[in-house]
Amino acid sequence: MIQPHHAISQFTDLKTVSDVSCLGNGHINDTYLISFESARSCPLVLQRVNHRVFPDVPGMMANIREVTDHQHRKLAEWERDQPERRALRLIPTLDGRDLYVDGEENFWRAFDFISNVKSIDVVESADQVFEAAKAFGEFQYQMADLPGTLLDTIPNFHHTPSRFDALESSFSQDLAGRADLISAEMTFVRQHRDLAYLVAGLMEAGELPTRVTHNDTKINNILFDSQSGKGICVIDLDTVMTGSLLYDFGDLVRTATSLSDEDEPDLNKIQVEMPLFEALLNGFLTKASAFITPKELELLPMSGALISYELGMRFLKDYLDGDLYFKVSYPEHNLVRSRAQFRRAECILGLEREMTSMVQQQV
Ligand code: ADP
Ligand code: GN1
Ligand code: MG
Repeated sequence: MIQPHHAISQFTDLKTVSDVSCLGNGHINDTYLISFESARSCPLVLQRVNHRVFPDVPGMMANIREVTDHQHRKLAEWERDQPERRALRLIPTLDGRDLYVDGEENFWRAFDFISNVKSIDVVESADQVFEAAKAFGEFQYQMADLPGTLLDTIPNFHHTPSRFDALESSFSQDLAGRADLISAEMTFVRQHRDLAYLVAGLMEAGELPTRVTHNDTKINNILFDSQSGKGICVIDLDTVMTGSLLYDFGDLVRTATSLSDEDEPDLNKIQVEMPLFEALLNGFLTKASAFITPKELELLPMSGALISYELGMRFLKDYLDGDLYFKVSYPEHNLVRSRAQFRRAECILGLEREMTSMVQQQV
């Protein structure tokens, strides 16, 4: 990670800073916690945004400004307690901008740090799953009347057919000379090609609604209150744009119904737990039952398989390209991650009937 001191000085007086440390395990951005001498000053979260991943960072920041302002308006309208802990708040630079671009084309932004929270990479209990799903369901509820339109920060982000084509293209190009090592994974991808087309096809046909969605609802993008354990704040708003409710529910199924790491190398350890799926469904529908359509409900069980399959393809493509997109800790990391996602997709497909009857009991 690069030293952020020059960037810090754009947002606050560097002389008042007592400590700078790294925060979280995100795969894309670099995140720092900035603490101050005075206990009265709220710590800052400073992030260096990955502009190779996000082609229009100023446009993305305009989205985040619009989304967070709207969230705070809704929280005030609904008279929710502690609104400053329930939605992110951007901190502008000392000269009033939401983004600082340094001389080396690094893009920096800052948020208020939300204290007394916990974030997790792997689920610990069904209560956590319920809370996370409830918070993401509420996020969609908040976004239902967002005024204006949002930029697509990454075009075709969850357009699974495009992900399939991109993988095939990387496989043919074989930039890193790794294509020979992934024939089993490519067979899996091709055998499940139908999965890629279902949601995209129904959206294009107008049979599934287009909504403002989060699009990166993995379990570590929620902050839990450390005392009560309640899901307090949805974070990581870089991919908030139009999408399907199924993308958000699906990524929750991927990350919140399994007790193994996202990069678990031992595939026998990867399982999907039905009690966690039940907690997820109940939590999400607490808010989403007010607006979810019958077609969306019907497809909730397969959405987890779809997103796991899609992310498996994305990790596999990055492995083929030579690890250009996701941060990796060792050379086979993206391959291991992709195998784990395909295993999750298989587990979810195997449980689809059980999940469907659980969904049917809800209506
Ligand atoms: P990335 O895009 O790299 O995933 P995130 O925005 O998700 O970055 O932040 C990484 C981690 O930093 C989160 O998982 C969370 O633990 C912590 N974090 C981020 N923003 C805040 C905040 N405003 N208050 C408290 N912790 C935060
Ligand atoms: C990335 O930034 P982070 O770590 O929350 C990725 C998601 C993946 C996720 C897999 C912009 O999310 O799409 O699902 O890794 N974000 C982007 O862990 O590509
Ligand atoms: Mg994150």
